[in-house]
Amino acid sequence: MTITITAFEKSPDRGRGLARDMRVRWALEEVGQPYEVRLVTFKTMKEPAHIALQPFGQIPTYQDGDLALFETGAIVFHVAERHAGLLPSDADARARAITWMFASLNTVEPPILEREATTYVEREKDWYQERLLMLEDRLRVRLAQLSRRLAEADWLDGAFSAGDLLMVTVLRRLENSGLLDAYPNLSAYVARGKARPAYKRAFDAQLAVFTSASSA
Ligand code: GTB
Repeated sequence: MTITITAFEKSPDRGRGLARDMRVRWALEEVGQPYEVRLVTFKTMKEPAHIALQPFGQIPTYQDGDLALFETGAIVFHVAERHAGLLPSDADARARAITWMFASLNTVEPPILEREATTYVEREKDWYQERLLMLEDRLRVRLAQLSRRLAEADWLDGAFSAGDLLMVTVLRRLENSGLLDAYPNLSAYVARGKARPAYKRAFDAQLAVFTSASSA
């Protein structure tokens, strides 16, 4: 049975690989699992058939035979558990890699998303600049902590793992903000992730969806 995931028919990120199907594509490429992509519109994502797969009406979803999953963290974890390549076999190292998966989604991503949401929805408020500075200060604390922890290492804990895959995709949300510039090791870490052949295959596949939709 071929794995099927869902992705935006027309991604609002214009093919920059920031939508969350990129994480799932990258994980599947890392472990060498073929997959198919079912493209959905914003309208079909809110219809009962999609809600049955993703209760919040979002992408991505993951289906493999009778198994249907949602939430990128859970999907990447499932892929990493089922196939070699994303989690170490040593039990303690595996537990630490899983810890980094949670850290990326629960500790690093929230302040990044909070800042981003403010730039979209609160820009016209008279307190916007003050709030943005406060959120960026808070985010810099987190980035500095991560930067110190990574130090000169290539990856968060030994070999590349699902923890790095998620962390790199989380940090990519800051690419156009300039906020990573103060942490050269974090910028280099993101670049290292993006240089992986599996990342490139996943990126090209999602970009092809956007390019073919634009030329249609
Ligand atoms: N926690 C869920 C997960 O990790 O799977 C979050 C899933 C999610 O946020 N999905 C988004 C979605 O379906 C797409 S990825 N949104 C539609 C909706 O909620 O109605 C988030 C995203 C969207 C657009 C950009 N962009 O344009 O740069 C980046 C990321």
